[in-house]
Amino acid sequence: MIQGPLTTPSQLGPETFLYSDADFGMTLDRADIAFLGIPYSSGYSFAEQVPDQANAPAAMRAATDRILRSIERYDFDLGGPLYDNQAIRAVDCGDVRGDVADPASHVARSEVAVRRILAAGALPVVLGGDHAVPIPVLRAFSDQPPITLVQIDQHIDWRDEVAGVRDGLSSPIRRASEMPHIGEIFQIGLRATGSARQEEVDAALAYGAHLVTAYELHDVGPDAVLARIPDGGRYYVTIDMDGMDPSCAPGVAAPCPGGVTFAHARALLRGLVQKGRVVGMDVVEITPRSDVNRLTCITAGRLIVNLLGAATRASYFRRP
Ligand SMILES: [Mn+2]
Repeated sequence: MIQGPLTTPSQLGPETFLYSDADFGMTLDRADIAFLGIPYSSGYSFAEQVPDQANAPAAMRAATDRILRSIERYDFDLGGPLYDNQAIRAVDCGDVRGDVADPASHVARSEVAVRRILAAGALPVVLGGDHAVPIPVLRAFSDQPPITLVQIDQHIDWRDEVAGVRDGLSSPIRRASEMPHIGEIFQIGLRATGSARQEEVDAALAYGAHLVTAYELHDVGPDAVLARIPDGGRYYVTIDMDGMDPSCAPGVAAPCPGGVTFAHARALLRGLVQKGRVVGMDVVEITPRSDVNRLTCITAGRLIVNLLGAATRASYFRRP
Protein backbone atom coordinates (compact mmCIF):
# COMPACT_ATOMS: atom_id res chain seq x y z
CA MET A 1 0.00 0.00 0.00
CA ILE A 2 1.45 3.29 -1.04
CA GLN A 3 1.39 5.88 1.73
CA GLY A 4 1.19 9.66 1.32
CA PRO A 5 0.98 11.80 -1.78
CA LEU A 6 2.49 10.60 -5.05
CA THR A 7 3.98 13.94 -5.86
CA THR A 8 5.24 17.02 -4.05
CA PRO A 9 4.64 20.59 -5.17
CA SER A 10 7.28 21.82 -7.60
CA GLN A 11 9.97 23.82 -5.83
CA LEU A 12 9.63 27.28 -7.22
CA GLY A 13 12.54 29.60 -6.59
CA PRO A 14 12.04 32.66 -4.43
CA GLU A 15 10.57 35.57 -6.35
CA THR A 16 12.65 38.08 -4.40
CA PHE A 17 16.37 38.38 -3.70
CA LEU A 18 17.61 37.38 -0.23
CA TYR A 19 14.05 36.73 1.05
CA SER A 20 13.27 40.46 0.87
CA ASP A 21 9.72 41.80 0.70
CA ALA A 22 8.28 42.08 -2.81
CA ASP A 23 7.75 45.75 -3.65
CA PHE A 24 7.15 45.63 -7.38
CA GLY A 25 5.12 48.85 -7.15
CA MET A 26 8.16 50.60 -5.63
CA THR A 27 6.32 52.18 -2.71
CA LEU A 28 9.53 51.70 -0.65
CA ASP A 29 7.63 52.17 2.57
CA ARG A 30 10.17 52.15 5.45
CA ALA A 31 12.68 50.44 3.17
CA ASP A 32 16.31 50.42 4.33
CA ILE A 33 17.67 48.37 1.43
CA ALA A 34 16.22 48.15 -2.08
CA PHE A 35 17.26 45.45 -4.55
CA LEU A 36 16.67 46.47 -8.16
CA GLY A 37 17.19 44.30 -11.22
CA ILE A 38 18.35 46.16 -14.33
CA PRO A 39 18.52 43.56 -17.12
CA TYR A 40 18.91 45.88 -20.11
CA SER A 41 21.19 48.75 -21.09
CA SER A 42 22.69 50.02 -24.35
CA GLY A 43 23.94 47.16 -26.51
CA TYR A 44 26.32 47.43 -29.45
CA SER A 45 23.95 45.46 -31.72
CA PHE A 46 20.35 44.28 -31.80
CA ALA A 47 21.44 40.93 -30.34
CA GLU A 48 23.26 42.63 -27.48
CA GLN A 49 20.15 44.58 -26.50
CA VAL A 50 19.09 41.40 -24.71
CA PRO A 51 22.42 39.75 -23.80
CA ASP A 52 22.81 36.75 -21.53
CA GLN A 53 23.63 39.27 -18.78
CA ALA A 54 19.93 40.24 -18.90
CA ASN A 55 19.16 36.84 -17.37
CA ALA A 56 21.31 37.54 -14.32
CA PRO A 57 18.77 39.27 -12.03
CA ALA A 58 16.47 36.22 -12.26
CA ALA A 59 19.44 33.87 -11.83
CA MET A 60 20.55 35.81 -8.74
CA ARG A 61 17.11 35.55 -7.17
CA ALA A 62 16.97 31.83 -8.01
CA ALA A 63 20.34 31.34 -6.30
CA THR A 64 19.12 32.99 -3.09
CA ASP A 65 18.79 29.68 -1.25
CA ARG A 66 22.49 28.96 -1.86
CA ILE A 67 23.64 32.50 -1.13
CA LEU A 68 21.91 32.52 2.26
CA ARG A 69 20.21 29.40 3.62
CA SER A 70 17.68 31.56 5.43
CA ILE A 71 17.53 35.04 6.89
CA GLU A 72 17.88 33.97 10.53
CA ARG A 73 20.78 31.52 10.11
CA TYR A 74 24.16 32.24 11.69
CA ASP A 75 26.46 33.58 8.97
CA PHE A 76 30.11 32.93 9.77
CA ASP A 77 31.23 35.67 7.35
CA LEU A 78 29.40 38.13 9.59
CA GLY A 79 29.44 36.63 13.07
CA GLY A 80 25.65 36.35 13.25
CA PRO A 81 22.50 36.62 11.15
CA LEU A 82 22.61 38.95 8.12
CA TYR A 83 20.61 41.75 9.71
CA ASP A 84 21.84 41.08 13.26
CA ASN A 85 18.26 40.77 14.57
CA GLN A 86 17.72 44.48 13.88
CA ALA A 87 14.44 45.71 12.41
CA ILE A 88 15.88 46.21 8.92
CA ARG A 89 13.55 46.12 5.95
CA ALA A 90 14.89 45.00 2.58
CA VAL A 91 12.63 45.11 -0.47
CA ASP A 92 12.95 43.75 -4.00
CA CYS A 93 11.68 46.27 -6.55
CA GLY A 94 11.73 43.73 -9.38
CA ASP A 95 13.33 44.42 -12.74
CA VAL A 96 13.33 47.66 -14.70
CA ARG A 97 10.92 47.06 -17.56
CA GLY A 98 11.95 47.00 -21.19
CA ASP A 99 9.57 48.15 -23.91
CA VAL A 100 9.96 46.93 -27.50
CA ALA A 101 7.91 49.89 -28.70
CA ASP A 102 10.45 52.28 -27.13
CA PRO A 103 13.70 50.31 -27.01
CA ALA A 104 15.86 52.89 -25.22
CA SER A 105 13.31 53.78 -22.58
CA HIS A 106 14.60 51.30 -19.98
CA VAL A 107 17.71 53.47 -19.55
CA ALA A 108 15.63 56.46 -18.47
CA ARG A 109 13.42 54.15 -16.40
CA SER A 110 16.52 52.80 -14.62
CA GLU A 111 17.59 56.28 -13.55
CA VAL A 112 14.11 57.18 -12.31
CA ALA A 113 13.87 53.93 -10.34
CA VAL A 114 17.17 54.58 -8.57
CA ARG A 115 16.16 58.18 -7.88
CA ARG A 116 13.02 56.88 -6.22
CA ILE A 117 15.08 54.51 -4.03
CA LEU A 118 17.40 57.35 -3.00
CA ALA A 119 14.49 59.69 -2.27
CA ALA A 120 13.07 57.03 0.05
CA GLY A 121 16.37 56.92 1.95
CA ALA A 122 17.06 53.30 1.03
CA LEU A 123 20.39 51.82 -0.06
CA PRO A 124 20.19 50.75 -3.72
CA VAL A 125 21.69 47.36 -4.55
CA VAL A 126 21.51 46.82 -8.30
CA LEU A 127 21.55 43.42 -9.99
CA GLY A 128 22.74 43.87 -13.61
CA GLY A 129 22.79 43.52 -16.53
CA ASP A 130 26.00 44.34 -18.32
CA HIS A 131 28.48 47.03 -17.27
CA ALA A 132 26.54 49.77 -19.03
CA VAL A 133 23.98 49.48 -16.24
CA PRO A 134 25.82 51.76 -13.75
CA ILE A 135 25.62 54.73 -16.15
CA PRO A 136 21.95 55.58 -15.43
CA VAL A 137 22.42 54.40 -11.83
CA LEU A 138 25.21 56.92 -11.23
CA ARG A 139 23.25 59.68 -13.00
CA ALA A 140 20.55 59.20 -10.36
CA PHE A 141 23.00 60.52 -7.73
CA SER A 142 23.38 63.89 -9.52
CA ASP A 143 21.67 65.93 -6.81
CA GLN A 144 23.62 64.25 -3.99
CA PRO A 145 26.99 65.11 -2.42
CA PRO A 146 30.11 63.93 -4.28
CA ILE A 147 30.84 60.22 -4.63
CA THR A 148 34.08 58.26 -4.69
CA LEU A 149 33.72 55.50 -7.28
CA VAL A 150 35.28 52.13 -6.45
CA GLN A 151 35.28 49.53 -9.23
CA ILE A 152 36.33 45.91 -9.18
CA ASP A 153 36.93 44.90 -12.77
CA GLN A 154 39.33 43.23 -15.17
CA HIS A 155 38.98 46.27 -17.45
CA ILE A 156 39.09 50.06 -17.08
CA ASP A 157 35.93 50.71 -19.19
CA TRP A 158 37.07 54.13 -20.45
CA ARG A 159 36.07 53.86 -24.14
CA ASP A 160 34.40 57.06 -25.36
CA GLU A 161 32.27 55.03 -27.77
CA VAL A 162 32.07 51.64 -29.42
CA ALA A 163 30.12 51.22 -32.68
CA GLY A 164 28.76 54.72 -32.16
CA VAL A 165 27.28 53.77 -28.77
CA ARG A 166 28.52 56.03 -25.97
CA ASP A 167 26.61 54.41 -23.09
CA GLY A 168 27.73 50.81 -23.67
CA LEU A 169 29.51 48.33 -21.42
CA SER A 170 32.99 49.57 -22.41
CA SER A 171 32.23 53.17 -21.35
CA PRO A 172 30.77 53.33 -17.81
CA ILE A 173 33.84 54.80 -16.12
CA ARG A 174 34.41 57.30 -18.94
CA ARG A 175 30.79 58.46 -18.55
CA ALA A 176 31.13 58.52 -14.76
CA SER A 177 34.25 60.67 -15.06
CA GLU A 178 32.15 63.30 -16.87
CA MET A 179 29.56 63.51 -14.08
CA PRO A 180 30.20 66.53 -11.81
CA HIS A 181 29.20 64.54 -8.71
CA ILE A 182 31.81 61.82 -9.29
CA GLY A 183 35.16 62.49 -7.60
CA GLU A 184 38.05 60.10 -7.20
CA ILE A 185 37.92 56.80 -9.08
CA PHE A 186 39.62 53.59 -7.93
CA GLN A 187 39.81 50.74 -10.48
CA ILE A 188 40.91 47.47 -8.90
CA GLY A 189 41.61 44.05 -10.41
CA LEU A 190 42.92 45.18 -13.81
CA ARG A 191 44.71 42.60 -15.95
CA ALA A 192 45.21 41.27 -19.48
CA THR A 193 43.51 43.02 -22.40
CA GLY A 194 40.05 44.45 -22.91
CA SER A 195 38.71 47.21 -25.12
CA ALA A 196 41.27 49.74 -23.84
CA ARG A 197 44.06 51.05 -26.00
CA GLN A 198 46.82 53.45 -24.92
CA GLU A 199 44.47 56.43 -25.39
CA GLU A 200 41.94 55.06 -22.88
CA VAL A 201 44.68 54.42 -20.30
CA ASP A 202 45.98 57.95 -20.92
CA ALA A 203 42.48 59.39 -20.43
CA ALA A 204 42.06 57.51 -17.15
CA LEU A 205 45.46 58.67 -15.88
CA ALA A 206 44.77 62.26 -17.01
CA TYR A 207 41.62 62.21 -14.90
CA GLY A 208 43.63 60.93 -11.95
CA ALA A 209 41.98 57.52 -11.79
CA HIS A 210 43.81 55.12 -9.49
CA LEU A 211 44.59 52.02 -11.56
CA VAL A 212 45.29 49.01 -9.34
CA THR A 213 46.19 45.82 -11.14
CA ALA A 214 45.09 42.48 -9.77
CA TYR A 215 48.75 41.63 -9.20
CA GLU A 216 49.33 44.75 -7.12
CA LEU A 217 46.35 43.75 -4.98
CA HIS A 218 47.73 40.20 -4.63
CA ASP A 219 51.14 41.61 -3.64
CA VAL A 220 50.21 44.38 -1.19
CA GLY A 221 46.84 43.10 0.07
CA PRO A 222 43.49 44.85 0.46
CA ASP A 223 44.45 46.95 3.51
CA ALA A 224 47.19 48.74 1.55
CA VAL A 225 44.75 49.46 -1.28
CA LEU A 226 42.11 50.68 1.18
CA ALA A 227 44.69 53.00 2.72
CA ARG A 228 44.92 54.85 -0.62
CA ILE A 229 41.17 55.57 -0.59
CA PRO A 230 40.34 58.70 1.43
CA ASP A 231 38.48 58.15 4.71
CA GLY A 232 35.04 59.54 5.36
CA GLY A 233 33.90 59.31 1.74
CA ARG A 234 30.63 58.43 0.14
CA TYR A 235 31.50 55.34 -1.87
CA TYR A 236 29.65 53.79 -4.78
CA VAL A 237 30.85 50.25 -5.55
CA THR A 238 30.52 48.70 -9.00
CA ILE A 239 31.58 45.07 -9.32
CA ASP A 240 32.13 43.65 -12.78
CA MET A 241 32.24 39.95 -12.01
CA ASP A 242 35.04 39.48 -14.56
CA GLY A 243 37.22 41.38 -12.11
CA MET A 244 36.90 38.42 -9.79
CA ASP A 245 39.04 35.34 -10.36
CA PRO A 246 37.27 32.79 -12.60
CA SER A 247 37.82 30.15 -9.90
CA CYS A 248 34.95 31.84 -8.03
CA ALA A 249 33.28 33.64 -10.96
CA PRO A 250 33.42 31.50 -14.12
CA GLY A 251 30.11 32.71 -15.57
CA VAL A 252 31.22 35.90 -17.26
CA ALA A 253 31.71 36.92 -20.88
CA ALA A 254 35.43 37.55 -20.36
CA PRO A 255 36.92 34.97 -17.96
CA CYS A 256 40.61 35.63 -17.26
CA PRO A 257 43.03 34.11 -14.74
CA GLY A 258 44.76 36.10 -12.03
CA GLY A 259 41.69 37.92 -10.76
CA VAL A 260 40.57 39.28 -7.42
CA THR A 261 40.02 36.60 -4.78
CA PHE A 262 36.79 36.41 -2.84
CA ALA A 263 38.62 37.07 0.45
CA HIS A 264 40.26 40.24 -0.95
CA ALA A 265 37.00 41.56 -2.43
CA ARG A 266 35.22 40.89 0.87
CA ALA A 267 37.96 42.76 2.76
CA LEU A 268 37.71 45.72 0.36
CA LEU A 269 33.91 45.94 0.83
CA ARG A 270 34.10 45.65 4.61
CA GLY A 271 36.88 48.23 4.69
CA LEU A 272 34.85 50.72 2.64
CA VAL A 273 31.79 50.26 4.87
CA GLN A 274 33.92 51.08 7.89
CA LYS A 275 35.85 54.01 6.33
CA GLY A 276 32.81 56.03 5.36
CA ARG A 277 29.43 55.51 3.77
CA VAL A 278 28.75 53.07 0.94
CA VAL A 279 25.81 54.76 -0.85
CA GLY A 280 25.12 52.17 -3.53
CA MET A 281 26.36 49.01 -5.15
CA ASP A 282 25.93 47.00 -8.30
CA VAL A 283 27.05 43.58 -9.52
CA VAL A 284 27.16 43.23 -13.30
CA GLU A 285 28.33 41.05 -16.20
CA ILE A 286 27.14 37.64 -14.99
CA THR A 287 26.32 35.37 -17.95
CA PRO A 288 24.08 32.65 -16.43
CA ARG A 289 24.30 30.34 -19.47
CA SER A 290 28.04 29.90 -18.92
CA ASP A 291 27.85 29.72 -15.13
CA VAL A 292 29.05 26.62 -13.31
CA ASN A 293 26.86 25.27 -10.51
CA ARG A 294 25.51 28.83 -10.01
CA LEU A 295 28.93 29.74 -8.58
CA THR A 296 29.13 33.22 -10.12
CA CYS A 297 25.69 34.14 -8.80
CA ILE A 298 26.61 32.76 -5.38
CA THR A 299 29.88 34.70 -5.33
CA ALA A 300 28.11 37.92 -6.33
CA GLY A 301 25.42 37.26 -3.75
CA ARG A 302 27.96 36.56 -1.02
CA LEU A 303 29.68 39.87 -1.81
CA ILE A 304 26.32 41.61 -1.39
CA VAL A 305 25.67 39.72 1.87
CA ASN A 306 29.07 40.73 3.22
CA LEU A 307 28.51 44.37 2.33
CA LEU A 308 25.01 44.46 3.85
CA GLY A 309 26.12 42.52 6.93
CA ALA A 310 29.00 44.93 7.50
CA ALA A 311 26.72 47.94 6.93
CA THR A 312 24.22 46.51 9.43
CA ARG A 313 26.97 46.19 12.03
CA ALA A 314 28.23 49.71 11.25
CA SER A 315 24.77 51.05 12.18
CA TYR A 316 23.92 52.15 8.63
CA PHE A 317 20.26 51.29 9.07
CA ARG A 318 19.59 52.49 12.62
CA ARG A 319 16.80 55.03 12.60
CA PRO A 320 16.53 57.91 15.08
MN1 LIG B 1 33.46 46.34 -16.74
